[in-house]
Amino acid sequence: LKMLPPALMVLVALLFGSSAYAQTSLLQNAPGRSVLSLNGRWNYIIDPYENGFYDYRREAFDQSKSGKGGYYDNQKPSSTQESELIEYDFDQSAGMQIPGDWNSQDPKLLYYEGTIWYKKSFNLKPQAGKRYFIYFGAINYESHIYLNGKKLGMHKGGFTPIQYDITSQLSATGDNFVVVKADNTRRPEEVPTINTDWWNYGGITRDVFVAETPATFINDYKVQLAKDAPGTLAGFVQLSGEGKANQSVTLNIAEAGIKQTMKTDAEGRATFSIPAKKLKMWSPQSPKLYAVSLSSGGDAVQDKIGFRTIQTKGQDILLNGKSIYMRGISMHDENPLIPGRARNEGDLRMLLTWAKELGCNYVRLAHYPHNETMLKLADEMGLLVWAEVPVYWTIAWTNPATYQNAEAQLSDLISMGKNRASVVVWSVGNETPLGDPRLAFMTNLVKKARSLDDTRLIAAALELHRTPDNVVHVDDQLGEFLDLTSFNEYAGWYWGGKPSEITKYTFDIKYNKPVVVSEFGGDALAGYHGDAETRWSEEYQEALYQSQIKMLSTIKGLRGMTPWILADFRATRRQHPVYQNGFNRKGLISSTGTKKKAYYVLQEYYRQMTQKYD
Ligand code: GCB
Repeated sequence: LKMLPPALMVLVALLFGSSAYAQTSLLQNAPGRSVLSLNGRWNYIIDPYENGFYDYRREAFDQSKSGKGGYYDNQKPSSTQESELIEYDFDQSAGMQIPGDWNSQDPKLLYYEGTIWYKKSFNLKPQAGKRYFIYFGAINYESHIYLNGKKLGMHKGGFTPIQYDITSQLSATGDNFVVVKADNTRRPEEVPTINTDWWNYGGITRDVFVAETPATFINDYKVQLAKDAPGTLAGFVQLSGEGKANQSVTLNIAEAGIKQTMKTDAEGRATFSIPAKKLKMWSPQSPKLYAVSLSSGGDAVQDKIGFRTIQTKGQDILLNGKSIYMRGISMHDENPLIPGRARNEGDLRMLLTWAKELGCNYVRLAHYPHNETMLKLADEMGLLVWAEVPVYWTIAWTNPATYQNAEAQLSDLISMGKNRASVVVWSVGNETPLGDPRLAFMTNLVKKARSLDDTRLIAAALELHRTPDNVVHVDDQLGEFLDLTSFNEYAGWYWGGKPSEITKYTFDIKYNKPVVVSEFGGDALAGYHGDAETRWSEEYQEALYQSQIKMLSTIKGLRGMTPWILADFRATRRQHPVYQNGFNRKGLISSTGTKKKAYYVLQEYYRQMTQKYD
């Protein structure tokens, strides 16, 4: 297999890939359905030897044989056989809050990488004529999920939703239990790979619920403006279930006076293109959302959707036809005050409020898909979004399963975000090292993204290189396939000398496209003071931001930036015992929530850009 050219490898992947990535299409707007929340306390068992999965000969407990032992059975000693040997007990094990990473909830789990088993019992009596889907917003990284002792499936990828139809598996009495094996072991061929610059938070990190639908239901929909066409609503509604063919579906946007009924085809799909001349456009200054309702037979879904166009023209980015400057900031899906993964709407709102205070109209949700709630909040608060998949650094470019995994994560991200006006950029990866296999892998992802959604811009953080004449060259071949030219540029931190020295650099950019710098920055420990040449001090970071802004302003096509990063975040690689202590300190806001000096430099620059463009 190693001998095949990369493009062929990808083909092989598509034909023979493992089923871990193929899930039935995700329920659109799943949290907006009728749901039974399974959030709250789950019992857990730490299992570094995977004792609940393999016997002492390292053979998996097999559900097809009668052999007991797998923790998913949630066994109890029977009252008639008190001599029975069972060496685990979920109900007497400790509890943990879900959603929530395990690292921040138990000191002995801070660095843990391996398997943890979770169990939750719940009461749900299935009703005739209904369907039920169990839905996990995200589990990092590999999960095996069981309901009432039966396996539902295995999933890889720590940041995208997982969903199974459990209609026929629910117990008639209403007593059910779900068991999850979550394993965050890093592996070279996974996405991301073993090396990243963020914390490998494990466990069930986002909401869990059971969604109920009628037997025939609205599975998916897209209601957006057609590509570059402000006067036309375009999209589709997809029904699932036995009665899906030849059904009436109604789209209603009462406030805009739009009501259209259509018929589904044999596949249960109705596509539409509707004139919509009078819609008020969504923008960061005026994030107008319309109540949109879709109904068909016994099913109805409500959403709040904004409408806008996004396109590029030469070096301009046009939002609703008007040139904009993207005043951005990068962020992780982490609440630095815990510190741990953001758990709920409150955590997410805090992060976006910080970005708004900074003067942003744009956020880069690095380096993996963030919570669906985050995208909805960005819609509501008026922030443009760059959304990304964890194709980061040294991915196993020639491994077909790795490609398939990356593509599945990209598809699920696009499925989850496609109705959000805020999302204007899909990013297919970050700082991936040059080479032919990488170019083939990345361009395939670009093609995939375009095939799934032709209405948004496609980007990636490109590589750059320098020549002795102090020129920074951006000519990474991947740039040809993208809509924006973006790169991470660490002058004044990793190269280029002190902050005062970097303004000597100029840029030679091969592409006539808008330049949106995806990163620059440097670490500062909040409260540590020195002068502009004292590394780790707030003054150094402040000077670095001043020089960076000066230097980047010489780029003719500069149309935005997302400096690295809104807040300090946990990163295992960051080991300086005084200044870092397990944190990447490039935040403009510290891990206790205080604003560093550089915050105000960027805020002032964004004030000027607002005056210039808005
Ligand atoms: C980068 C990476 C980001 C790191 C950052 C750093 O280029 O994209 O994930 O955290 O640099 O601090 O070095």
